[in-house]
Amino acid sequence: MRYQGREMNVDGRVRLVMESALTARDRVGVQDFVLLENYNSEVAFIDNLRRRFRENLIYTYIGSVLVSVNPYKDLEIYSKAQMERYRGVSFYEISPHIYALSDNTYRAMRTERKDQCILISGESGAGKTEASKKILLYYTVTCPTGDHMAALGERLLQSNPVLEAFGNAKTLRNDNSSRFGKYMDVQFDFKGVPVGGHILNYLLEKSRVVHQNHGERNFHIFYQLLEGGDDDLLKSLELERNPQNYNYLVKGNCPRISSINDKNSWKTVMNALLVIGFVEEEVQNLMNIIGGILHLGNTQFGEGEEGETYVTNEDQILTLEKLFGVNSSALTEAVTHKKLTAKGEEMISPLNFEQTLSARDALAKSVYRRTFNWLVEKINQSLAQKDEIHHSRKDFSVIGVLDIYGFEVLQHNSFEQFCINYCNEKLQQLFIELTLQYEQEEYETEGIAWETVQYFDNKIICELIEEKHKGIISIMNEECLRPGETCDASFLEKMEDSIGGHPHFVTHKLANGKTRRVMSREEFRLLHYAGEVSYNVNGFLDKNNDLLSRSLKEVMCQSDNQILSHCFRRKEVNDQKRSETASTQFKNSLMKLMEILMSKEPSYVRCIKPNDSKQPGKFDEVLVRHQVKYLGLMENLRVRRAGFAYRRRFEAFLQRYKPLCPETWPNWNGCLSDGVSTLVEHLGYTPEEYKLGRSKIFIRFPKTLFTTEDALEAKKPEIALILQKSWRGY
Ligand code: AD9
Ligand code: MG
Repeated sequence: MRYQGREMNVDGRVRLVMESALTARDRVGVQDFVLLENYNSEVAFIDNLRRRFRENLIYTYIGSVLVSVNPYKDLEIYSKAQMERYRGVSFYEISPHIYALSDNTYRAMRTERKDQCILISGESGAGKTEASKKILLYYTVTCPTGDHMAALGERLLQSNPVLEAFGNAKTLRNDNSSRFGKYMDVQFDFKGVPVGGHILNYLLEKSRVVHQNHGERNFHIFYQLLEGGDDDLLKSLELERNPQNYNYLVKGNCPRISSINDKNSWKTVMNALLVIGFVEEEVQNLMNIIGGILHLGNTQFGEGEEGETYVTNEDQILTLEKLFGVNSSALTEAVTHKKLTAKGEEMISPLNFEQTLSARDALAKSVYRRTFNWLVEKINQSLAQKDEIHHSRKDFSVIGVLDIYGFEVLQHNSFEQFCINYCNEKLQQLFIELTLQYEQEEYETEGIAWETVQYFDNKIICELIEEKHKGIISIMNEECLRPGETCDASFLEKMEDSIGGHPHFVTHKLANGKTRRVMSREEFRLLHYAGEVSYNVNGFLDKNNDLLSRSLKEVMCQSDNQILSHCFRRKEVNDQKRSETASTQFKNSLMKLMEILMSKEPSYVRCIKPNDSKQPGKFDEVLVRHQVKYLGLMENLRVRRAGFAYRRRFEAFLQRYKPLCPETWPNWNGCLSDGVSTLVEHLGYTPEEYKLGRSKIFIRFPKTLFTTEDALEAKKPEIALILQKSWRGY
């Protein structure tokens, strides 16, 4: 029997090779895992991924979930012509693609008038950010636009280079790693025209501004400015080109990377700022801040006889006066002293050398984080719907795209990794709840008996972290707020006392009072859904407290730099209330995010990283197996298959296979369910092979479908012309 392979080729063209169905399936695997004969076998699952990866077929479905393997090379599958191929075409008619998922989501939003969201997950470097950019590109290119809307599309796209410049950095895992979480809503009017956008950003890893691990870099923008900024700009900022001259850029010892061209990126970012609508003065103020942070890092201090500190390079402070627009002596005073209020009286006491350095770093981090938030705010203003009528009537629908930092295990894991991994736990929980819930509902609404599938529910880990009073965040907050001497060690002890026996929490202390030798006394280990991670508690409380002294806030809120004066408000200085800790703020923002996502119809992209060396063509089986496991893909497949490999709406099934039965060909005029019954009886389906629901046919074995597909192929010459017309119709 001949079979026409309809997979996409390396160069993006549809390959129309004639080969037997068996050979084609052997070579490129199945495009939907539900069609795997042995769907319980992890070996078969990974083998299918590998086959497809070798053929540059990086996308595969598990039902409606898209699995994507990072190719680490540019494939020509993202062109405009490719977008056209996917427009209005159903999932099953064409090779899996991120465009197919984008298109399906768009059509679901339009036909069902329900807000949608696309959740992209996977570990660092797996391809989440690239996927989110492809989705946005698809909408901006293929959606209908009015004249004035074209500019919005451009602004939506251009928000990416700006946010990546300020929020991404080279890490050991990824040369362009997102160091903040991003949820972006694209709003569409009733005609499906994109009319606005809005970005929510989550916890920027601001500690990177003052410290980078070996082999990592600070945020891209610092290097872009030094490489790409013109001579006049650098002169005005009193900067030299060599990044190695700046304390805040030398820690990682890798100023340049082959995969990144900072000079070109600078041009792209400057152009993007222009498109989004930043005016020259704002860009200058922005660069004053970036340059100012570098000067702040180079400020040096000496120690006096009484332990007090003083600035040894006054010229740096004078430059800062200019760039941050603040008074230099007030700044010096605020970095080297603290103000205390005792019995209603204000007292000033000097900081020691260490405290001064941390005050300086706290200022750099705070300035950067606030500037980043200001950038997002500005971008949001530019993306906001200009048409107030739209706004008031709320007659628009939304597609949200979530691209958040991936699960991270480093050699040294700290507060930042704790937050990142907590966030990934929450997303995994959502995935479990919604996919299972959705499947169950589908079987129920169709009146099909449902079979429960065992899976690991990570709720227990989420609770361990976030539960009120008992969770890690609560314990950490208590330690931060408790008066008297608290330190990271006492935080660890508190955790041991209250959650020591938890099955997902481990420290050096064993239950029998003995010590686990392999663990340091400064560590706790969490058994995350995606693997074990040991966190070093040093710095947890400081980072959670996230305090910037009142004196520094006072100086900054008097800044002449308009961005800084917007970021530091007098109200904050006067406010006596203690602000929420970093982990509480993060937890609350995640709760809100979950609510947003729950209110929408979700689609999923599960990204897989094929190797740790960022190489094309290399498929590291151990690494892939680990991800397949923790992403819960096998369970996902089992749930999807719970009895039935395949489901299709009656009209779609009938439309495709009606040529195989004289009674349904060329048209069936009766009710759809009877038409499908007549067709499958003619095809000889046995009652075990299928079930008819209320609007869909459920097919139990992939073999049944393959046989039907093959029969259709055999008949193809006869029906080719008619089929070509009808295939695109649903
Ligand atoms: V992190 O959690 O932000 O550290 P991501 O976002 O999952 O991570 P990213 O999308 O940045 O990873 O992908 C990492 C790199 O892989 C990219 O910079 C590209 O070089 C490469 N990549 C990812 N997806 C594709 C693709 N579809 N085609 C080609 C890709 N290259
Ligand atoms: Mg990313």
